Amino acid sequence: MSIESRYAEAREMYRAIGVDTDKALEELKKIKLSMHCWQGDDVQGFDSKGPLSGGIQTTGNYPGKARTPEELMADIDKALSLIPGQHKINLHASYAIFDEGEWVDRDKIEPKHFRKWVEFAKERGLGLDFNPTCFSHPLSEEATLSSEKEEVRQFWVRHCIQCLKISEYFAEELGQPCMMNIWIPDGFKDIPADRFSPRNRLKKSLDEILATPYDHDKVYVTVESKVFGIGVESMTVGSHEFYMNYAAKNDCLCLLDTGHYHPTEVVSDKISAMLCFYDKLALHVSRPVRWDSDHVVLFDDEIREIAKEIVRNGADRVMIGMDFFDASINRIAAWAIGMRDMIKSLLYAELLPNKEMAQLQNDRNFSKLLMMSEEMKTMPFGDVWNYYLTQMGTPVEWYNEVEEYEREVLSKRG
Ligand code: RNT
Ligand code: ZN
Repeated sequence: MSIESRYAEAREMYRAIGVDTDKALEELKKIKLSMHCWQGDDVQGFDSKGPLSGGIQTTGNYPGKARTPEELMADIDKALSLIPGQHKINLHASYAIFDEGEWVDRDKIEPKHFRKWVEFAKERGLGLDFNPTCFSHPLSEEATLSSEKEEVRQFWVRHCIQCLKISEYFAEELGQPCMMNIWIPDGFKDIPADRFSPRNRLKKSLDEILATPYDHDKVYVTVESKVFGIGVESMTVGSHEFYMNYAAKNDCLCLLDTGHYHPTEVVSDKISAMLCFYDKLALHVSRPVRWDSDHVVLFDDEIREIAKEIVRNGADRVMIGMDFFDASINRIAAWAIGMRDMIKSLLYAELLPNKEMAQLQNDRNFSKLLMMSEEMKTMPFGDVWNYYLTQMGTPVEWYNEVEEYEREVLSKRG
């Protein structure tokens, strides 16, 4: 049976329970994800050859990682060809592209160092998001925005201010808002003697950064918390409470990374709570596995739960960014799997009889609600997904393309 006729049958089955699949696909098409550039080169960037630091780690040595802007852009193109929809690319400051022989330190980067990325995005109709890179740098080894060394703290404040300018440039050039997310690795391996001063210094640094004039309609500044990192197991300066309070009082937004909470805490439950108090919320979708927060996103229970919350509470209010980096598998496959699974989860959520389910909750008919959410799991969801892919010109069978790209391109990278 063809994909079209399978879809026609699936549409009837969904219609019988009050779900309009055509409308679901229209809604899905509108949702943009921000695809992180850093899966392509294991968070290396182009501004230094040094190791990845800051309590995050890539493990694995899968051949063929991107080594230059050209290679990374080609890989992003390949990945995007396997992902349905029109999306954004999320860059880090460390992905500045310098001219031959040129180099400036992070506190001196300017829009011109990202001109090639803007051209890349423009040609493809993509948006861009941005991140200061407060790690993998000699001055980030101890602490950054919370540093007790005033020159170091100021260096990172200057870096973030330059990043604001670059973000504004992205928004202006591409005619769509740019999200600028601040994450810092600062914290302590063992029990600190003073938790207040570092947090107070971080607050001061953020105040100084945000005092820079920028267009608040064009740049959305977000702050990303984390419960611990490798080497900062006992305390992180930028904790969830710290940033949530900071954002509430200072006209910026929170970014919740799904891998940054205690293992029994779930971001799916936090989304509605945040949206009661903020216009928008940003996410880094990732998959935590024991101590690590950055595995490739899968079509699992928590991702579907997150997708339901996004769809039910207003997809236009949630900025969905991806954040995983696996160096042990083909990086294009990692991107394609994670992005496709996020989109698939959003489709799954769009295809639920959400109004009816909410009504059952209001009626306190929890047995029927439970039955319904279970029955939905075996609806012909895959037929709708495959139809969406063909409608969007994205391959249903995609892995052969990754294998071919690996053979023709990646394996020749030495
Ligand atoms: C680290 C944070 C942060 C980084 C990226 C590279 O724990 O999640 O978002 O992963 O900025
Ligand atoms: Zn993150």
